[in-house]
Amino acid sequence: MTIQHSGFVAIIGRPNVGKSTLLNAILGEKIAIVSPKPQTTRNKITGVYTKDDTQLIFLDTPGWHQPKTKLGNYMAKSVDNTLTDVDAVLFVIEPREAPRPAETELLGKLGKQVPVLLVINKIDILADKSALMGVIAHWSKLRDFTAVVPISAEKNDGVDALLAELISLMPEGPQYYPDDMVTAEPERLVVAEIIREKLLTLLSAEIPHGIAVSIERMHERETGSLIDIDAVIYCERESHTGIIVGKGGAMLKKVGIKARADIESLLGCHVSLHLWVKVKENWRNREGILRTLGYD
Ligand code: GDP
Ligand code: MG
Ligand code: K
Repeated sequence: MTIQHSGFVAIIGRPNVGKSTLLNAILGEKIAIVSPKPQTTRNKITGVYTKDDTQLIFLDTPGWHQPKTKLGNYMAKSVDNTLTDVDAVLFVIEPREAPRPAETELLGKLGKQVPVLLVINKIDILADKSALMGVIAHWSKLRDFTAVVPISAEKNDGVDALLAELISLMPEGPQYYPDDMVTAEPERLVVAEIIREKLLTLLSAEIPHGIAVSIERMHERETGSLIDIDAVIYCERESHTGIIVGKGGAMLKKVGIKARADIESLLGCHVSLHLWVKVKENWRNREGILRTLGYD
């Protein structure tokens, strides 16, 4: 079916209200990092939802907070950047929270013309559902919301109704991304670049150009304190693998230690990094592989 409607949707809200969980529920697979501690979402993750004649492109912004690092700075900026030029905003709150100054301020910053949906998440924690009326009355004083949608992202309750509401709001527009694309995970590309950079600096001159790094897995453990990363280093010749691995694995170990330090400071948590080396002859000339590796 040809895409006739499309638009960009920003998901905003305080840390821990369930923005990533909601995005995952919409897309039906785990792409954003969800955890009980605030600020786990370090990058603006673009989720793409394509159904029938509509394509929605989601921007999962980090919560606003005082930036402590370069990355934090970027995140704070991305909240503002995301709010201009979107077709709809999902303003996610928890039912037990009255508006905080930061939220009031942010709502004030949103243009009058952009549709803002008040998404009341975590309604499963409400023992008494009639409490919702009070929450809605309270928040509605701050803005004329296009719709108010109570949901439980975790229990996948009300998410379909929210999607239907969103789809009805999308303007006419083209297909921006292929049908099968769920996300462009910028975080993975940055991690791959860090590993490649260490290889470039530690290895002798002629090999590095024949090297590509692919992140096969990035998974946050349930405890939220550690991220496992599996990465494959592709080289062009069998003879190169020995050089990359080094005597007794010494070179690969060095690359791993240096890369891990950078990745940990980028992500702000502990990382368990696993590196493999594989040969892929002529990978540079093969379009399909390049695409898989994120180089197109
Ligand atoms: P974010 O910081 O806004 O992206 O929030 P997350 O999606 O990372 O979720 C923060 C915490 O809230 C996690 O522990 C989630 O499991 C939890 N959570 C998210 N949605 C719901 C929900 O609908 N109900 C309940 N009870 N917990 C939720
Ligand atoms: Mg998040
Ligand atoms: K979180």
